[in-house]
Amino acid sequence: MTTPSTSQPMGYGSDLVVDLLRAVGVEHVAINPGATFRGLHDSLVNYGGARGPELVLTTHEEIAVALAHGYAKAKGRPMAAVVHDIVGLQHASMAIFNAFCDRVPVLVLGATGPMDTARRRPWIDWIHTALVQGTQVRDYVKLDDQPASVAAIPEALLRAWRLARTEPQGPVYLCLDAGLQEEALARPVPMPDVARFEPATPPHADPRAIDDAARRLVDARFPVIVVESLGRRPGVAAPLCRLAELLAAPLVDLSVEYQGRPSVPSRHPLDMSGARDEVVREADLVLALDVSNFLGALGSVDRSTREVRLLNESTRVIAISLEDYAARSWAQTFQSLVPVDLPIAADAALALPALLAAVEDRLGRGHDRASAERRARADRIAARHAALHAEWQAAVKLERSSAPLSPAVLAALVWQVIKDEDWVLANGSAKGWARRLWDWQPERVTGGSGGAGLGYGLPAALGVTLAHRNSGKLCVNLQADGDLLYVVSGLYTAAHHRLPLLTVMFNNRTYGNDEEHQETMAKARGRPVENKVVGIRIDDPAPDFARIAQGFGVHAEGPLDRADAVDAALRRALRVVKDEGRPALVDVITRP
Ligand SMILES: Cc1ncc(C[n+]2csc(CCOP(=O)(O)OP(=O)(O)O)c2C)c(N)n1
Repeated sequence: MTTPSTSQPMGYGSDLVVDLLRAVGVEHVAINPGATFRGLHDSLVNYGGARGPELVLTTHEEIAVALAHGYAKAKGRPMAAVVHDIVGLQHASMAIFNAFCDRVPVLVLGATGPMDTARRRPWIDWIHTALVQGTQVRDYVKLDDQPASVAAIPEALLRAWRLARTEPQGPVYLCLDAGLQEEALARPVPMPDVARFEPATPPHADPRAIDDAARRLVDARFPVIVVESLGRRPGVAAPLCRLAELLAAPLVDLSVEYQGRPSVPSRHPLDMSGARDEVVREADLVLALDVSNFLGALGSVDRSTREVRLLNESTRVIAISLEDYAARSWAQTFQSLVPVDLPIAADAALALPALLAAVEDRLGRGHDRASAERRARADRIAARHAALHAEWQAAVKLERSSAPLSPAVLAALVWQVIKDEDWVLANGSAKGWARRLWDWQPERVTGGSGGAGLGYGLPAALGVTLAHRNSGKLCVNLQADGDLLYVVSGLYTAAHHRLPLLTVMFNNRTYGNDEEHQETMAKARGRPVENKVVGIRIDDPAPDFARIAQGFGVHAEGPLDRADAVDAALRRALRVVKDEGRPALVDVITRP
């Protein structure tokens, strides 16, 4: 993209918006164009220009917001997405919901009107203007606002920016009247001192509750630590593993299954994420850190009867999170109400070192009557951990020469190609196989959509790649076909902005998850199981993702279905990404 350089004076309402974005540190703005923000668009191009923020062109508002979602997770700081009036906002809404569930800050800027009917063009300005546009997404943003004058814009933007980043974080929506954007200013509006509008520091845990938690953990017969989104905050893996080691407590990371944020390294000997049922069944005490899905943590679902029950009714629970502060009434994202014996409202990442210190203190004070017992437990867990890993490796070996490839074999092939790189997993998990087979380090993994709304993978991975641009990191996207088809034109953004993302298609030519549901349904009702593919398979004709990607200007190969061909294509794609700084896609057919 060529960005004009400019030294224009602040002349319009939308110039002020650009100055505010720059002042708070927004470096990128993803857009899909629309007349309601033509004022802001002009200001970004001709007033901000080379000084930034940089425009990122997307071909769908869902892509713009999902890209900003991925970026915020990778960068630790939000960017903005600008979406056209009510139609752009409707397209954006799915991605806003995902960011809300994932507790990720995104500054969504919208536009409307003009609200002044005397200034509207016939037809389009009327049919695309809502009375309080923010109501469309109000149930899944932390704040929506619509300033009524240019003078009110700084306060509205600073409040939105602050609330988005205050824990628990989330997206915000700020609607800018087209008339205000285009209003000529008699004089420049003074810039506020943005450093004085920072978010409040996140809350620590009550020290008495931490001490109580430490006592219960040290006294427990078989404590288990369960995490879901703890990895939202950097640097949690080390204290988490240390706590588990002191307590000889198995670690269960739910983040892959429930699209949270990873915090447990898969090769830690106490990692029992692959045997959650076993350890939770045995637990007398569970420490849940940043968990919202308590039934997913402590229960099991009978797939045919759909009956949900706790694995162990007598297990006691300590929970540390800010989830109760994020509760909203519309979508029941708070999930099932499970009994908790010691609930602690705190930022779990801040509570963790305090809890670790309290446990260390107790063990050091001679309260540790059970250290031999603990050592034996740690050995037993480590042996089970090793056995699980051996089983997974054996499964890959057995299937390696089959065609099409299984997700496990493809995950193993990708690992062979990237393992010596400074890799980042920008999206996907190969149905959990990347965690099982790779040296899965949580700080290298960005996590899932949060809201399980499809159309997330590619755009979020592009946001991650944008955040890591010029860092030397290799961003990898393990991409399902169904998910990609919602947002396939994101490949244009990849090519246009030269975002060096390596996408590997796990192309099973079906909506695999739904195929499983239809199979369960057919079996339960005694109906023909072979009909499970009707209205589900994506194979007649099978989309040719390599040609589609090439059409958008992306290096691509495929479809491929044999291990040796895949390995060679992945290595060529890696060269394109690393040496040419361009995106590449390898389309691999996987077993449905
Ligand atoms: C926006 C949206 N529409 C529909 C669904 C329902 N859904 C959940 S999983 C799934 C299939 C996903 O297929 P794909 O992305 O190819 O992954 P696979 O299950 O085949 O690995 C669908 C359609 C959803 N979660 N989100």
